Amino acid sequence: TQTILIGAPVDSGQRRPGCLMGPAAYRVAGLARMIADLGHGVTDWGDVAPVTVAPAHCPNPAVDQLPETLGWTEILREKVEDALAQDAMPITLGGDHSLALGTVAGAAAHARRIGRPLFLLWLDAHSDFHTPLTTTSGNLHGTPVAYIAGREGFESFPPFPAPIPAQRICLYGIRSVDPAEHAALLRHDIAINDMRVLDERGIVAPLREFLTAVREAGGMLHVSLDVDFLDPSIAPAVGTTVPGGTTFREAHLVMELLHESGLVTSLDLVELNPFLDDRGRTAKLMVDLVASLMGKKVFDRPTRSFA
Ligand code: DIR
Ligand code: MN
Ligand code: MN
Ligand code: MN
Repeated sequence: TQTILIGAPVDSGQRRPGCLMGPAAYRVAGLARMIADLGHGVTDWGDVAPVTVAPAHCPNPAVDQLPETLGWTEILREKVEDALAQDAMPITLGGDHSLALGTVAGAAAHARRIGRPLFLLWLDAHSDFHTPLTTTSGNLHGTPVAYIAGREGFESFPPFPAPIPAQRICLYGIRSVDPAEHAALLRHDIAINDMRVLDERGIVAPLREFLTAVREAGGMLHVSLDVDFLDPSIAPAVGTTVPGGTTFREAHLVMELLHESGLVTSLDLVELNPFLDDRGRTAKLMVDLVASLMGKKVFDRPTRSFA
């Protein structure tokens, strides 16, 4: 696999400064070397900068840093689309989760151009299903899934290229949903694998079902990995910790299954706040998880059919 690293020091989607240090932390933790050691190509495009956009208005006065977020959305959409057009797998180093407004738009634009369906796997404690009109925190990192699914309320944003139908979106690890998100999710047919579901069914079965659907449709698969998908005891470096997250072993298993599927075409690493980290352990864990996603194993076993 050819990979392209896109540094996205985005801090405008929430209000605890530090996510802008994320790309540097991933580089210090050895992300590029690890990918190369696994036998893949890796090109680092460096950090990108947001474009300047005209002042934007939003009827919800709570919304914070809208123009900055629009500027990031525009440039990241372009970068991810460019990387995919080169037949590479873009790995976006965040940066807070608002960056997915742009990265998934780029993947969707590419998928539309080549005529393949795009699927989305959202590994997160949160559903991120607010619109700019429903958010009460005003933090736009809580909105990308709604944008991607084509919800109304994003009039200040460029129209999302080919919104992803709900049946192609899978939320995984969810354990914090605001009332407005909850109400909206009930009206959409999105697979919500909250921690209750994963506790009852295990971490593997719902993922296999989703991957089978991706494979049968000949789809592309964008994976968006929020640090708070992980339990705070193993991943403290995130502004919005929620207890009861996935364990070290569950998270690695998810990554290994994704590797074996061979379906992942683009990846976001988001919400790492190195200022809150404990001697780099969260950054290192995220790099190790990417290693599992890129094929690192203790022993090579014949690839199990995941279907
Ligand atoms: C919360 C937090 N639902 C909000 N969202 C987060 O501000 O809208 N997503 N942290 O990762
Ligand atoms: Mn901020
Ligand atoms: Mn998130
Ligand atoms: Mn989250």
